[in-house]
Amino acid sequence: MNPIKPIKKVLIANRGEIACRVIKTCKKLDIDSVAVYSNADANALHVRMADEAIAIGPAPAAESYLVIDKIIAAAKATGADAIHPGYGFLSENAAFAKACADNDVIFIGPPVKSIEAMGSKAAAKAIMGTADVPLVPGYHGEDQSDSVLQQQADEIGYPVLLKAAMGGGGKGMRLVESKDAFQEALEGCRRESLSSFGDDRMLIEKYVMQPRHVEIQVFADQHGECVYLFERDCSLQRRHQKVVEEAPAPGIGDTLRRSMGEAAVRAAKSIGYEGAGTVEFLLDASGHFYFMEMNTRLQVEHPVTEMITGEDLVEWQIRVAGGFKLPKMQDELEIIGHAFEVRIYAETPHNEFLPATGNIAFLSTPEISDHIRIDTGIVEGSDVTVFYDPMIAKLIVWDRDRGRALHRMDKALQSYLIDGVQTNIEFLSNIISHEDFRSEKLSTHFIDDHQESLVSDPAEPSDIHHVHAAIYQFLNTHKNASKQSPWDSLTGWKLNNLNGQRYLFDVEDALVTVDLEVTRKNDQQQFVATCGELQYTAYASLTENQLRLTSDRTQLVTVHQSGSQIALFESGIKVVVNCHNPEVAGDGESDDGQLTAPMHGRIVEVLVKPGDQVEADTPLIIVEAMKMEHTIRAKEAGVIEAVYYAGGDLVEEGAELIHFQPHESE
Ligand code: MV4
Repeated sequence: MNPIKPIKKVLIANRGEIACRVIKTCKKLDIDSVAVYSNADANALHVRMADEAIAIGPAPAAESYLVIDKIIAAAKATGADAIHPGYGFLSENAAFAKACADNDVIFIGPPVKSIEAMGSKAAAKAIMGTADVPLVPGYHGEDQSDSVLQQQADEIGYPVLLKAAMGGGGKGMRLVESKDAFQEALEGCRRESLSSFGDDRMLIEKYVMQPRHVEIQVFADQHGECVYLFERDCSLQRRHQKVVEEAPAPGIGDTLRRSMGEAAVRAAKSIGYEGAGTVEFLLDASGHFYFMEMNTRLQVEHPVTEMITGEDLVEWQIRVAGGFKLPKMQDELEIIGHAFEVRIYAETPHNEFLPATGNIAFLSTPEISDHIRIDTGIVEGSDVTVFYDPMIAKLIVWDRDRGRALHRMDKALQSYLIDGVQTNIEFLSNIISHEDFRSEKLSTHFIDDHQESLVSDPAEPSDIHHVHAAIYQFLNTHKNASKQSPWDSLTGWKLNNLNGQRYLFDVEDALVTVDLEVTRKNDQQQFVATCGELQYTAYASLTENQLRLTSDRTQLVTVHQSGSQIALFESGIKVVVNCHNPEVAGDGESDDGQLTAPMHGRIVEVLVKPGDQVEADTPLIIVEAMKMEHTIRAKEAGVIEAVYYAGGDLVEEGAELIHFQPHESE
């Protein structure tokens, strides 16, 4: 038994949301935190949150976050007395846990021997069987001859599942439906396992139909105590990636909860466990549960357990790793309410869930409260790269009961707005509002079985979306002008300069036209929009990204424009419209860098004055021609030397509008 050694400085050998999550608890406990980061993460949130940060190499994890020597060296260099591995990366790597011990650094996780004991499925099953943890009927013996395996499968009875003894996470599994199919499946599964895990030993299990994935959170200290912090239902997975998790598991009564919890504690004790662990079970329709595997780390979905128990599991980990006793005993733990977690990913559900990358150009999230928690390592402006897992955030909700928590989640997802990369947010909303999910009909097949109704193509813009986008463009263009109340001035702005505006949008190969009539009534701008058959009248105003529209009801639309694309977030869905960019004579800028009128027209607004320093892309002047507005922007950074026209002036095509001096480029 180790003596008590309070941890004063923790290095987090991870990135993204879990690194941020661990740093939060360090701050709470007044423990110094050290971040490590790859070249791709130099500006990442976890680096900014930590007290210190150390660069550990190139973007690919194999050259940074997975290099044991670099992590150990960083801990030594900063004087960290413990390392938190997070999940993934080195978190279940026995060699890493050993390297920590060899270097006198506390590994915030289980002992090396516990990690090793769970490394092989076959060995794990053997240990669990001895500890009286229920196993799926099957074979996990040494004899791997074809004839013995065939005979074992026949005895178990089909369908059986072949599993790689060294496999995990769903890789190297084959379903065998009949005796005839066994030998061929065996060969295939061995080949696959050899190439994936360098080992082709097999185990065989009775195939459990329509199971649920229910896992127990356990915690053990160095003094021989072990408790369970109840269960999570993680049945909703896609390709062995969890999508939605909840706690407690619906439909599990106190008796089953206790017997699963006690089995999980026996499992942990049988391998001399310390720290946070998860024992995964398959739960069949008749309420029998079977050991699947044990994860020797803090899990992605740990927040749902925190929400229903009120405990901070990272705090528990740090205390236990420092030699302290468990903060609570079994009889002090209880479940309060119900929690859900969804994983928001940068991916394209409508295109086979391919991972998406890019810049999070716009991010607006639901407000954090006792009911809503967001664990993320991403802020507006962050990049999602190909180097790491494309998870953007975990959204976690809590309420008194499952129905209320579902309602919270539904609302929260509707106010989680992202532009710049594709996400699975609508897919998650479809799951949350699915009738079978609401009525607790959960199984690991749920997502595959309901694929059709859960995955929808991106919403197509309709006339009303084009109208909203047109109103947005008008208000956005005139937002500076209206502050100066152009309605009252004698020169430049006149009502009839403004009251007819036309906006064009591309829809596939066709053009959609929106005509706006703008009038001012009772100090508000009223819009009469015509788009095809649609006639729409509304008062409208724009505050930052929020368009407020009042017709027969008031509607808030969040808008984000990037180039010619305008994303509209309304009624819980995201719709993207494409502004039509007309080909004009020239592009508003002649060769010598001067800014000229693209066509005969009228100056709507001048946005700069002589002496202004502008960045590339700054809007300088708006010209209206043939009812279309054209914004002329600075091509590069520079200074405005002269402005030759004012709002309301008529200009000829090619007339010089602004004298612009680009900055010397470096
Ligand atoms: C099973 C099973 C049915 N019967 N074992 C998948 C991952 C690996 N940890 C174990 N897995 C399964 N083992 C028997 N005997 C079904 C699965 C399974 C699964 C389990 C949990 C969550 C999602 C799953 C998706 C497909 C298959």
